[in-house]
Parts: sequence; structure tokens; C-alpha cells
Amino acid sequence: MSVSTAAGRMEAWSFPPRIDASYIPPNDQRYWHPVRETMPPDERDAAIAVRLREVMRHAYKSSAFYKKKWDDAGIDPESIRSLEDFERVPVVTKAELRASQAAHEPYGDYLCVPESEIHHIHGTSGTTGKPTAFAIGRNDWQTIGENHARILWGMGFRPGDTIFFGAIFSLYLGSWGAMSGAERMKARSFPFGAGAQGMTARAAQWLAMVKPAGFYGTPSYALRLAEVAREEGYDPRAFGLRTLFFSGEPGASIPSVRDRIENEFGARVIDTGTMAEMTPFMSAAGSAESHEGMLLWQDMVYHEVCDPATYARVPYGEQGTPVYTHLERTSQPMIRLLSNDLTHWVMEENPCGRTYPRLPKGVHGRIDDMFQIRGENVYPSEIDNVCNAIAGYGGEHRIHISRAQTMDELLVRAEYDATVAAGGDAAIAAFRRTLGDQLRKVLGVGANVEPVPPNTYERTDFKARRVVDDRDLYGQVYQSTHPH
Ligand code: 8LQ
Repeated sequence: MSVSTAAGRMEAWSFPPRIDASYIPPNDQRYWHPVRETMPPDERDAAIAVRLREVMRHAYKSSAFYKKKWDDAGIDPESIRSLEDFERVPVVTKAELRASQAAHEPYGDYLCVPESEIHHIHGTSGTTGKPTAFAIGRNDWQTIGENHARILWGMGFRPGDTIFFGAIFSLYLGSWGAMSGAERMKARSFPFGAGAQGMTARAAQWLAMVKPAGFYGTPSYALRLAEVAREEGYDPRAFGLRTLFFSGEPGASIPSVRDRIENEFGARVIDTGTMAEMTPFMSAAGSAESHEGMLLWQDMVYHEVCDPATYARVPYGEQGTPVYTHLERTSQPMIRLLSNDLTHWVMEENPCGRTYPRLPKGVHGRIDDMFQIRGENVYPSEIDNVCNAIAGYGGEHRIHISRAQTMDELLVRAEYDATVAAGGDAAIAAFRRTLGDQLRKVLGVGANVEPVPPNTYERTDFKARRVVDDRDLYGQVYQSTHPH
């Protein structure tokens, strides 16, 4: 089948996108866009190759950033005829975006629409350094709503369902982006938010009253909410939630964390999320029937999993770093944005029938967060998985990496729960032993374990930061005591 026929068969798929804002599938239809979601992958790939060229053409003619970048690399958008050709396009780093915004305040020279078309401004939520601004065009906001509606539909949401947004509503694109999809599909949105003092207890009160079908937030916050709800006398299972969907950090695809959340709420957990720059960031997301890991909805954002050294795609089954390309954004289109995260991808039959590749274990974490202990690569998310699977775990922990002599050392400080506390020294020693044994088994190296009492560590309304890296401190001390 020729590319144009394949593309022609895809529901309203063009660049820039043309959206029928009145379209909503019948409730019993599994797919929002049956053709786009279930077509043979090679036909979709052929259509994606056409779309990539169109997006590149748009970016090349409307942004100095891309023009210079590609001219310097000797890349002509017209020469990109296949997915293999596309792998020659240099990746975009977040540092380049920051530099572009510093030189061309506030949106950078990769804003590819006139400023008058900007509909929403958001930004990075980091508290250190200069923020990055996200400018989203009016048409793009509509497309984002459309894309997220498709994905929420795939998760099993339908018009009239209430979805509770328990995440920060300000700079953070997560809450707004997810809600745009709920609004588009005529669900009932409850933009409750998060982050203000006393808000978690009130969230429990409202959830008990409104009994929504869906909850959106971060996995860390859902666990905190369950704790606070119990303290306030609510049973989180009585909220009647059907599905909690999460973005922002690993967790929803960490088996023991997912199980803990599912047990707390008596509801299904679905993982989603790429990067704020990539909004529609839910383009990687689980579906109702394929709820483990994340499907890569390739026709809205083209996801490549690449070798972190060469940025060429790795074969299915292998590990690499996600590189993302917008196929339906015109305002600040990201073309080969490097995530620096780590994942592995597969191409298998999905229980939901969608023909997308999948990240069976979600995104494992950031490459920077990975550390080496005696030659073994260790991810914080593996430690999270072990802790959450241990009976008597109190809900939070910290991972300390330090350097003793020339070797890195790992110390896990983990809270035990009230039951262990009531058991006294013997129970605490048993908890320490079990956790130590499990860590050695899973990580392949020994870790020091220090049990700490319940509620030692602060909980978060947003993304957890559990790694305390003392090696820099060691480095500074080392350098000051070993002058050149
Ligand atoms: N990150 C985001 N989602 C993740 C997931 N599901 N699993 C593992 N790591 C994940 C607005 C959305 O929540 C996306 C988002 O959080 O965007 P940010 O704030 O730009 O942060 C992006 C980073 O969060 C990713 O690179 C992952 O490291 C992590």
C-alpha cells in the first residue's frame, strides 16, 4: 500500500492537524480513532516518515533555531524520506533550549508561530536555575486536548465520568494538559490541585463526597494522600475510584509501588508521561486492557528509543534513551528532543489491540540518577521496588551514596511501620535483615540498611527526590586535601 493511501486512510491525520471538535466515538467503541490506533505498524511508519518531513519543513522555515542547527549539520528537511534518514537529524538537548531562551527571551528562537497565537504559557517547575518557558499555540492547545482525550478514552474514561486532578495547577503542565483531554471528551473535571497547606486532608474530604471515577497526580502524592486520608478517618477504597493515572516520575510502572497504590484505593493504576516540552505528554500511556507499562502512541508523538552514545534507534527488546518528536505541534515543536531517561521497548501484540510499541516497564529513571556500586548499575526505582514489597515498610526511604576510599557505598535508610515499631528491637532487626537480603538479591550488591521510625521523612505533593548523593561532597573534600 502506498504511503499516501495509508495516510489517507488515517482519520483526519494531517500536518497541521485538522480537528473535528464535535467528534466523540460511541461509548462502547474501544478506540477513538480505530484506523490510526490499529493499523499495521509498517503502514503507520511510512505515514510517520511523511509527517516528519512536514514537521521539519515547518520548523525549518519558521525558526532560526532549527534552521541553524540543521544547516550546521548539513541536513535538509526534504532529504528525510525514511525513519532511518531521520536518525541522522541531531538531537535537541534541554541545554540548547535554555540557551535559545536566554538569547531570545522569553520563548526562544524555536517558537514557530507568531507570539499573538500563544494561548498558554507554562514553565519548568524546578526551583533552581533559570526556568524554561513553554509557549503553546491556540491550535496546539486544541490538538493537545484531542490527543489526551484519545488516550483517556483508551484508559476507559467516558463522557460524564468525573476526574479529580490532584496535582499542582500553575506552571506544571501536567495538570493542565491532562485536564484538557478530560474537557475535550466531555468528562467532568475537578481541578482540585495540590501543594497548598492542609490541601491533602481536604482532598480526602472531597474525594469521599464526590466519588470520582478517575484521579490524576504523581504516584508519590497518591501514597501520601492515602496516608493522610486514613489519618483523617477515611478509607481510600470508599472513594470509589476506578482508575488512577499518573505522570511525572517512575512509580506507576514499579510493580510493588503500583500494587501498593492499587491496594490502597481498590482501583487500577495506569502510567503515562514523557516530558513537559513534549505536551501532549501522555503520548506514552497505558490503556484499559494494556495497563502495564506504556504504549507509544506513535501517530501523535514519534518516540524513538536510542543508543545514548549515537542516538540511533536500538532494536526492540533493548535498552536506550527516549528521543521524542512532535507530529502535531506547530508552536514549539520538539524534533528529536533528548530525554536522558532510560527505558526498554518491545513490539508485541497488545491486549488492547493497538499496534503501538510498548515500554513494558515504563521509564526506569534518569540516566543521571543511575549509579554504580561495585560495578553494578543501580537505579533508584529498583530500590523503591524492593522497599515497597517488604512487609513492615513505613512508606518512605532515602538512598545515600557516598564514597568510602575509592569505592561507592550504598546506604538505604527506610522507615518501618507502626506494626514493626510495636514489635520492638527484635521486629526492627528482622525488618533490617529482610530488607538487606532483598536488596542484595535484586541489586546484586550489598547495601547498608538503617531502619528509621515511621514518618521520619517528609512526604511530597509532587515528585519524590529520594537520592542523597554525597560523592560530590567527598570529591570536594578530597580535592581540598589533595591539592595538585
Ligand atoms: N517522568 C515523567 N513521567 C514519567 C513516568 N511516567 N515514568 C518515569 N519517569 C517519568 C508533565 C508530565 O508529568 C511529564 C513531566 O513530568 O514532565 P517534566 O516535569 O518535564 O519532567 C520530565 C521527566 O520526568 C522525564 O524526563 C522523566 O525523568 C520523568
